[in-house]
Amino acid sequence: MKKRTANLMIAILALLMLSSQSFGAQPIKGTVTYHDDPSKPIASAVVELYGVDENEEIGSYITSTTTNFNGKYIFPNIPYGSYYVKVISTSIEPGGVDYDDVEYLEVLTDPNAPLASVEMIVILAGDLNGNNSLDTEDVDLLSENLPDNFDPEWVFEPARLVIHDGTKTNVPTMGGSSSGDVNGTFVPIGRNEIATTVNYFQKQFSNNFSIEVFAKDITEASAMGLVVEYPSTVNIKNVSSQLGNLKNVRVEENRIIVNWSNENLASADINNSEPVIVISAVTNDKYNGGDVKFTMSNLSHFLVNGEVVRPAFSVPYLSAGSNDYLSHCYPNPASEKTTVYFTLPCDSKTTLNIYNLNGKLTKTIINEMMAAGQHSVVIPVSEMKEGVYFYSLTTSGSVSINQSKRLVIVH
Ligand SMILES: [Ca+2]
Ligand SMILES: [Ca+2]
Repeated sequence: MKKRTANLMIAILALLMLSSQSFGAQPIKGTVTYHDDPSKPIASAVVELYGVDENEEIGSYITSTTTNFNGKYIFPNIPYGSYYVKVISTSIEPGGVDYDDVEYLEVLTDPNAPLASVEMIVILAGDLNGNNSLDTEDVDLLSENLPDNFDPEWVFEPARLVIHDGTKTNVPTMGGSSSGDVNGTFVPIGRNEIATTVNYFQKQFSNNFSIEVFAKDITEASAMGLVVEYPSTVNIKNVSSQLGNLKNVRVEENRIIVNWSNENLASADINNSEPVIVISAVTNDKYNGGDVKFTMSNLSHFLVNGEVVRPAFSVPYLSAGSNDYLSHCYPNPASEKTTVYFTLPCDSKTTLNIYNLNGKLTKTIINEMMAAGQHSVVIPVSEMKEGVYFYSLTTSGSVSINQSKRLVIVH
């Protein structure tokens, strides 16, 4: 009986420890901004979390994360305690340094009119000789090296102590600057900037095609809202996602609105090497052979750990190419037969003729309606005289083609 009671006690204790542990771990969240300006978030900043040693100094490294498009970072499930948070770098190019900064630095270092206090971020930006204060040597360094020899680097405020307990977590805004931008004019990334990278690739064109949209660095999300703009030369057939059933897909005149959310807004994994959505489409009768571009609206976003994240998207760009519809033939020179390769951008009445050097029609190989896409045709040449010929592709469709290439016949 006593043993059972003891076991029960242990079980209750274990349960209490488990629950206190799960209640005692919360995310540490914060923001990294340019010159402490909330309208200038610094995206892609690497933020590191450290413990605190016995002298209240930076202890051992724990983990790191990266800020999102809005400059926000999150360390999930961090047990309560004291930590240091430090920003070390960002992949954004620094900038914003010009003669205005020299003038401002002169004002700040004027011994006749010393300013009472200067913000730490301003000192960081202007302290080019690294002696932790603003002085005339900093002014000289900046003015002598402008405009061509000054190569700004990023500087960030020192690590901040974070007290993380059950009542609150004091995570201050972390500031960064490009060195030399003393007056903080640089805008690291615009909120209105479309976070879209276009992955150009030439897709052999056919009436039916698909657009695979990739979202860079998104490995999990609880919800997704994408707005994709498309040209009037195509009709949308279908939209699918690796995340499963899309809750709501609305195809409007020139845009597709895709909504997805996970049950109870729980996190779902996203396979980074797979597209987040695939749009199937077909060219319509307005299509005249040009390029087909789909663009991501800057409304597109994901919800990750309760934060709105706007990643860089990768969207294929369907290029009609160099308009080299008529490709090579092989073999060339030929003695028995040769194969001609060509691409039709749209369904077309198609003619493939062979002419001799004098422009006289020697042979008609194709003269019929053909579907858009890649084609090849075998031409028997053993009966033809040795010499130089031209094979010529002409089409009449919404795109008309008239291209010729050389063919040599030897026996
Ligand atoms: Ca200095
Ligand atoms: Ca500046």
